[in-house]
Amino acid sequence: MRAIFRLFSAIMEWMAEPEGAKPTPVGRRVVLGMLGVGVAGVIFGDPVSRAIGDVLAPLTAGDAGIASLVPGADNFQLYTVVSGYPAPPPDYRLTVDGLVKRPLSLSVADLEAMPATKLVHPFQCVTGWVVPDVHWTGVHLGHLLDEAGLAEGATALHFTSFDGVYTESLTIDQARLPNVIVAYQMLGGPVTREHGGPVRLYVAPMYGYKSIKWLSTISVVDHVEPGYWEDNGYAVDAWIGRSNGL
Ligand SMILES: Nc1nc2c(c(=O)[nH]1)N[C@H]1C(S)=C(S)[C@@H](COP(=O)(O)O)O[C@H]1N2
Ligand SMILES: [Mo]
Repeated sequence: MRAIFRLFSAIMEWMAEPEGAKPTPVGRRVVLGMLGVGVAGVIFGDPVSRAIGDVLAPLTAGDAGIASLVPGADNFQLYTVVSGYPAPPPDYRLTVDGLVKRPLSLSVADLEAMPATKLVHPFQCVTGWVVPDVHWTGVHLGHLLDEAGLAEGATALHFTSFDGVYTESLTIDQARLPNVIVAYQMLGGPVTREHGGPVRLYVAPMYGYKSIKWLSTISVVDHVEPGYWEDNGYAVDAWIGRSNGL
């Protein structure tokens, strides 16, 4: 079941990547076919899933799965669910709004002027790839919530991306964990456009899909609204090692 889940995850994320990021000999139609087989495996159980394992064996590199076929220069897989990597608006601002006493509109310089948090932590995608010891700099999400001041009824956060499609969520308690930051530096420099710059979320204790790129708005809301991948079957509480059947 775990293998099936990994396979399914890898395919879903792989399908979401731009065509140009897939220098593999397999076409999208082939993968769609395999996806069908994968669903059959989930429904009909073991014999079929072993067959899928055979089909996929030549395509996967060790435990890391399909995603590892498309290594970025820094060993991250660069993901996007739209075509290409969106360019930040020239007047980029991070907005904190919703159930707050003082809505915020922050430039990158505003974020850089706030108390900085540095983390060195692995980055781990639910499909199996991990980049160890990534250096991050940013502002505690909890600090931004303090600056904005939570209003009555605030229980969760809803994040949007300026890619116009991707969304994420956290509970307020999760957002206040010390290793959850709004990052403006990653890998020793400003967060690049490909990695979601100028500003992305980094949720260290959870799988990579929580770390929304091209962060645009943090809205304080009264309930958790599942994000992009969660609407596609992934766990809302994406704790590394104890969610998503892993
Ligand atoms: N806007 C946006 N954020 C995103 C994604 C995405 O496709 N779009 N992919 C997520 C997933 S599944 C992972 S593993 C990481 C990958 O980060 P990277 O592209 O910097 O390697 O970004 C997360 N944040
Ligand atoms: Mo991921």
